[in-house]
Amino acid sequence: MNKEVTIIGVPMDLGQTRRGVDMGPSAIRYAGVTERLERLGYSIYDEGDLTIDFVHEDKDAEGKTNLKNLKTVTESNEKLGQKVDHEISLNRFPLVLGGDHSIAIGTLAGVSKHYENLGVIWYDAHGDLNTGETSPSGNIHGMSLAVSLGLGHPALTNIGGYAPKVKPENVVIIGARDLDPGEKKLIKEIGIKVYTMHEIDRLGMTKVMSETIDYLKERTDGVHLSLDLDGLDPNDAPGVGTPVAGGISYRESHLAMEMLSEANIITSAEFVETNPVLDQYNKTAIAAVALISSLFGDTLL
Ligand code: Z70
Ligand code: MN
Ligand code: MN
Ligand code: MN
Repeated sequence: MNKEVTIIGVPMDLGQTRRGVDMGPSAIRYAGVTERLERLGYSIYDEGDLTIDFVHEDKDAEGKTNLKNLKTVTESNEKLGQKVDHEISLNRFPLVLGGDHSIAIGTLAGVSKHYENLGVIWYDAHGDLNTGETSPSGNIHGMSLAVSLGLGHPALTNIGGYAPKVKPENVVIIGARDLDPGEKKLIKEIGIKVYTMHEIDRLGMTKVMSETIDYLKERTDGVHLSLDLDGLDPNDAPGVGTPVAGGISYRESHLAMEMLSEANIITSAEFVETNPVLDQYNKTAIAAVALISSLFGDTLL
């Protein structure tokens, strides 16, 4: 893996409605992410947190939308995309710390222009495949993968000045167990590869990851890992806004990260949805740091 790593914190909490996820980057730093990666021999450039400027929405203005905080989320993601793009130009690995999952829109806007065929691993209890039409909540963190596929509000799909960022056949979702009706329909229509909890139980994480790695290796020239901590079971990662029972265990998640590290396919990553306000003694941020460490090559021996 690239030995130079840029950490970018994104204290965004307006892609959903539980406050506190904006403190995720602090919690993950406090859990020792820099120290852990330095011990593994990486040079860390911690760029601090992106500034999130709240943009007032005029609810009565023309172009009314059910998307909550659309302007703030759009402008923040434009900024994040530029930052990520710049760091990759400096030949550094971008490690983005969220913040809610709406920030994947900006991360992917910055990453994808550097690849012909970017792969994405979406490690999440959710599909984040809603559009304004199918969303039950209006929360943009439930739309970020759809947006990156070019589906949804044009203000979001055009971030970075191009769309789409990813092709459906280059996406693998792992850990899904709470998909909305419109998301299930979309998955079938456009053919995204999904390993729900059923497949993880049935095949085991080893098989799920080896299949994922083989699949992405042969068709992509870079792979972004977008890891939503709510992909993990709430017992292992309680500090998330929307915990869903029956998730991926801490051990299975380590195995997944270790296999990605061995395969050496990951070229950018983000760890999102850590909410220290809802956490137990920073357990979720500590889990995030442990997983980051495995992803970057930490072994038990
Ligand atoms: C639901 C929606 C979601 C994350 C919850 C929930 C989406 N499908 N995403 N937590 N990270 O509102 O669209
Ligand atoms: Mn806040
Ligand atoms: Mn998510
Ligand atoms: Mn989720």
